[in-house]
Amino acid sequence: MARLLPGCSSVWLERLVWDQEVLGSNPSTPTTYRKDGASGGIPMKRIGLILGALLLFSPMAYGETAKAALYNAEGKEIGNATFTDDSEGVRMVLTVGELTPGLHGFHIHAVGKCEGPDFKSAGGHFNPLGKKHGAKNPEGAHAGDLQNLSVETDGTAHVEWVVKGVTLGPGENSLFHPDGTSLVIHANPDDEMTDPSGNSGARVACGVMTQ
Ligand SMILES: [Cu+2]
Ligand SMILES: [Zn+2]
Repeated sequence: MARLLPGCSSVWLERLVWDQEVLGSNPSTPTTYRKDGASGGIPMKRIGLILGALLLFSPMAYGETAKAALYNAEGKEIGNATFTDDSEGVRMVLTVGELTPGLHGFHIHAVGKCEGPDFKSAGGHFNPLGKKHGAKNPEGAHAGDLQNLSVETDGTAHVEWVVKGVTLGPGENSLFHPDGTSLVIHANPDDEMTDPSGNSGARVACGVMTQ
């Protein structure tokens, strides 16, 4: 998993430079070797390749992925979510079942630990900026506040959202901060106002964010 550019760059950079110089893998640019024949300096060609490779691989910082398997209070797996960093935030694709139809409070919580049956171990809402709860709260919202999850009459829900203001990469809004994070679904709808959790009631499903 590409976590930091420096972590992935050494191997891939070397490989790319090697491909370019030895194999001439880019046919539109004939391979040129060091014109001066000197062994000491770094030739311009190589600098250009390294800069090119940095540009090519810099999206890796935004290409992080993560996943979470969701469990209910009985410890049964009832769904899963995948996460991908993109320029606007983190894209989440969630599929879950065996829930009661209707709206459910849905949040990213600040601790990556899901101990049933109450899932209190997941802590409060992910809130790196010290805000209050809810999109309708003038002092809100928590970074981990999501829209209510709308569950179909058959007990399933499928959503594909971009969660803004969080990242899978480094930084204070990282979902991989030292305590980790988890995805929690509540029994009741979130009023998107009442601090700290929108009166959304018991925690009925929980999934730890993992890479
Ligand atoms: Cu919650
Ligand atoms: Zn909240």
